[in-house]
Amino acid sequence: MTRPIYILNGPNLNRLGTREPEIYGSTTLAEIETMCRKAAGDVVVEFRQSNREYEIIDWVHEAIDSPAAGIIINPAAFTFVSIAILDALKMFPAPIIELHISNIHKREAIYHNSLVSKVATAVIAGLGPQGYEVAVRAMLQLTAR
Ligand code: CA2
Repeated sequence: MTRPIYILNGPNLNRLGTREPEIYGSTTLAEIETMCRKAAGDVVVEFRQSNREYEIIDWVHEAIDSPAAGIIINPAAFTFVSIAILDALKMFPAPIIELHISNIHKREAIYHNSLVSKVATAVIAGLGPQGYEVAVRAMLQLTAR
């Protein structure tokens, strides 16, 4: 049995496709999930979203214990403030891809300093919802089985 890939999404991303399409596109999170499962082929994808920090931490622990092949994480606003998510990710021994739909560096200064980048293997930002598919393909290569 091959190891699963965890795809974790932070606060407000359940509202994708409903507002601010000029920044985040018009694709819903459910459509992104379908896209990710297709890109992953036979590899199991655990696709999750939460507005609660503790739940994301619990899922990182689950990925550690599973054990998962890799984590793709869009921590949304937690990216810039959550030392707790950073500490949890530090314990994960396999590749981590940090993903943002928008190019956070092109935006206001509050979006520039990612804590998660300090432990990420790679960062993808600014490719829109398509970035998820790119992240899955990259994760499959990083964890080639
Ligand atoms: O670009 C990204 O993927 C972000 O992680 C999205 C976060 C933002 O805090 C990050 O800086 C960059 C915000 C997610 C907000 O989600 C929305 C969904 C629908 C409508 C409006 C916002």
